[in-house]
Amino acid sequence: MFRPSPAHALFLPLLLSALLAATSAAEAARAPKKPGHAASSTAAPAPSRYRGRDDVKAFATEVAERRGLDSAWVLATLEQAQWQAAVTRLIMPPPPGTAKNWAAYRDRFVEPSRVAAGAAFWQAHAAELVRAEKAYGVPPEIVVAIIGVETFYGRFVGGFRVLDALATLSFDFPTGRKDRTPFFRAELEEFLVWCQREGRAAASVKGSFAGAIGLPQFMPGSINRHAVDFDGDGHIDLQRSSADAVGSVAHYLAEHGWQRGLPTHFEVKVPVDTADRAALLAPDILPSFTAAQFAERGAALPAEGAAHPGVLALVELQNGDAAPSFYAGTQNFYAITRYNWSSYYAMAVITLADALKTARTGKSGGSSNEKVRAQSGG
Ligand SMILES: [Ca+2]
Repeated sequence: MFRPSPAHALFLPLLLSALLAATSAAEAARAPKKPGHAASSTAAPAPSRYRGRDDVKAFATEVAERRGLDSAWVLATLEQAQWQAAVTRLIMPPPPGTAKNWAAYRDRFVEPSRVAAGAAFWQAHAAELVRAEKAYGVPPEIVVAIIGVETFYGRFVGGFRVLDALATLSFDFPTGRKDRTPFFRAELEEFLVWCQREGRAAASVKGSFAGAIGLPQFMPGSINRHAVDFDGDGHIDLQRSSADAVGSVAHYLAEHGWQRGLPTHFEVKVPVDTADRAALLAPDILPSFTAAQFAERGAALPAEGAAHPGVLALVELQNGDAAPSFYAGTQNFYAITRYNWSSYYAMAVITLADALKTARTGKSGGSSNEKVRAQSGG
């Protein structure tokens, strides 16, 4: 669930980044790290770039003190980290001038193989999905769709050692984009806390180039704050326990404002007046206007949307050179953007969820707005 920026999220969705990570890791594994010296260094690990560095030592001391960890263990763990060139490349923003295209983005995720695999995941974990909906109010198709967009239901969870990824981004964040060193140092701290609590060897945990872990690609801080032990075995394991992954995704959304039974969005006809349109677009994806305020600005909602008691956001999704798509997002649309700060991501999840529900039940909609679809003839 790490996205350096919405633009990054748009052009490097997690599956893609996971694929890149796997590819890069595979390439790294094939390429000798020290050409010409491979034979002589087969037994000894490569020397760590993070051994003997003052900034690493200072970080270890601070973290140990703040979190009540053994400082020798923290330092010894950090000294196992290896700098990863691929991580510094993958964290960079997309090339400038790349046009946003919702239709192309959607088609990457809402396609037959991902729908079929999602229906199988749903069938295999139906009991946990029902239990998660009872506990947190999030319907199964939304949970399955998020895991599907993130990692293709656990197929692509990233091939980097999380310790390497987070150390590289904490102590050697590359120049050329906004510095996120504080963010990654906080995540590295949370990762150390999690490893200590779960008794995991830090160097054995794999994840994305940004340090996201498991089927739902939670960052370590999100694991510590929002993940749940949903199979009751006393551990939070988002890599091997699908139940923990399902429960944690639903719990995360509930903690970020998901409301049981609320549609995610409504269709909307945007105002013709450009000033009215700009006013409704100004708060971006933060729901800020009542249905009456939409109407006052000339935005037309279907009957269900016009009767919606909460606030709405006017969401614009660009389609390259073609006309943009507009939706009226509810609090539940916004909750999905707390998982990944992108309206494109949220709409892809919702569209995949609808396809999954159709595949499972033979009926469309449910998570969003089948009535509106019917009214608009779409
Ligand atoms: Ca568990």
